[in-house]
Amino acid sequence: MSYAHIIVLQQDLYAVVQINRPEVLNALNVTLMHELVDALESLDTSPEVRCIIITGNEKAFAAGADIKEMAEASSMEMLQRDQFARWDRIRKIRKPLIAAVSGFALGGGCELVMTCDLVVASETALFGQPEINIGVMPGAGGTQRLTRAVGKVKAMEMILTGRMISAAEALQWGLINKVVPVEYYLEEAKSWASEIASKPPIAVRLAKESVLKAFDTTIEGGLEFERKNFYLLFSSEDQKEGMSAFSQKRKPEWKAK
Ligand code: DAK
Repeated sequence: MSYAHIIVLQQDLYAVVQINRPEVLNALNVTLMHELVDALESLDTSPEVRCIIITGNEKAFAAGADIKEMAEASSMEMLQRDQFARWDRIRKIRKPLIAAVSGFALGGGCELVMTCDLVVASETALFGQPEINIGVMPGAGGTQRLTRAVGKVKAMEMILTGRMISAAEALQWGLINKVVPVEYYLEEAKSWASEIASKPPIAVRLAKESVLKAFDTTIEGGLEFERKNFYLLFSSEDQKEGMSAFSQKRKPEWKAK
């Protein structure tokens, strides 16, 4: 796969998708978002890939949507172009997405992080929803996902002041999973990806789907959904293999079936 603004590398059973517009701190323009969604959807169907890392560089994960690209647009143009529609497709990716974040993760960059399932950050990572400073507000899930992740008052703090928070604060607030020194953030994310890639893929897929269900249903609906997915796994070969390997005290060999 060859793209203008992202680099895709596949290794072992996971892939790394690197956002690559360093001259503008990885600002997310339309072409980049097309490429990102295209790459994610194609990796999502590849049997050689079981987990996907999205990363940037040491200085920036992504400093938001490309401000210059949308600065002159009117509401009607924004509506008609619907250039952001593709963002919704990222949350439909079925394989686990890990954000490996260093430097700025702002606006759409922070929202992209929150679309991922797990987040590993460097000590130098900075998270923020600074849209208020340029006369707008979050538009790719910031008001919803951030509020669910950190609660109302912290979300209000970030969204209404536009202030950035450090990796340490993001960890304490429950926005991210782990903080490591800058030289290790990608390695750490890769080790998480390897670990998840070593699990039975169908169970991983249904588990992700079930956790995400918690965001858009009632507890009762979610429990029902979870239970059906749990029962469904009993028709997978991997469930039989996992449980017999446990009884036989051996390592399971997953078939992804
Ligand atoms: N867009 C375009 N260019 C950007 C950029 C951005 N978001 N962020 C940085 N750059 C460019 C700068 O213009 C500069 O380019 P040159 O001037 O050298 O040509 C270069 O990157 C380096 O930036 P700075 O010189 O500003 O670097 P500093 O270290 O001084 O400052 C900074 C770093 C990150 C604090 C600063 O660049 C900054 O404040 N950037 C803007 C951050 C921001 O406001 N982000 C939010 C953008 S709005 C939606 C989906 C998504 C969105 C909305 C809706 N839907 C699905 C509906 C998202 C909206 C946003 O993200």
